[in-house]
Amino acid sequence: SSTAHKPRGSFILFEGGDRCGKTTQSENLVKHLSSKGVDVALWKFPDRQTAIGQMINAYLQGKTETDDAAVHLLFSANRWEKRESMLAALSAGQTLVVDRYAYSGAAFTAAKGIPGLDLEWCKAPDKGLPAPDATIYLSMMPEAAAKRGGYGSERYEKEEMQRSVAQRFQDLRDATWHTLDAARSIEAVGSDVTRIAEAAIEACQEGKPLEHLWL
Ligand code: FDM
Repeated sequence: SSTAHKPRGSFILFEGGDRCGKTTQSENLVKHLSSKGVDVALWKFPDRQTAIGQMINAYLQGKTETDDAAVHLLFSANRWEKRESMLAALSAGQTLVVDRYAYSGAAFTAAKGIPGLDLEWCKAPDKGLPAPDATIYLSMMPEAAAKRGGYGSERYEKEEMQRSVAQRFQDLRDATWHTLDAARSIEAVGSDVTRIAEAAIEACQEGKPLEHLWL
């Protein structure tokens, strides 16, 4: 069309288990897109800087014990409190590369197997949040991920939990989902990432509307 309006940015999400290479791939993608002149920013959830994020951080580091349902709602609130600035950035034309989001939220809590906290319950508080245009799921066997220098010391960084999380992620696959074999080299995974991200950005430039999660 001939409108002078700047096209919206694209919401590109990375999901996966711990040590699958999300951080490396998301940082490399941002560098690549910047070098091509794309207005892009890297976001990460949980955002541990906010008041809610600090409560989540203390929980993840084992400094506090918080009820599982309550902490789940904190993770969700940590996304809702960023919603406005997320929408503002996207509509100003900035592409957001995001490291974890609501799929992690649902997968990690549901993986605990607590009666009542099933996948539907876990998804409910995130309904209506901005949905990603592309979700890049970095798939890796927990055994292989653990060999990458071992898991860290935070809560959830255990092989058994990671196996359960991987199963829940499978239940969350949707139309935005791209599964990449993350056991390959950084370069091989990176070239698939670039292709998926550039297609997502192009679709947004051509007017693809922003969607909302799980309605
Ligand atoms: N995590 C992350 C959750 O349990 N729920 C959520 O909503 C999100 C976004 O927090 F174990 C878990 C996943 C991971 C931990 O993530 C911290 P990072 O990527 O290691 O900071």
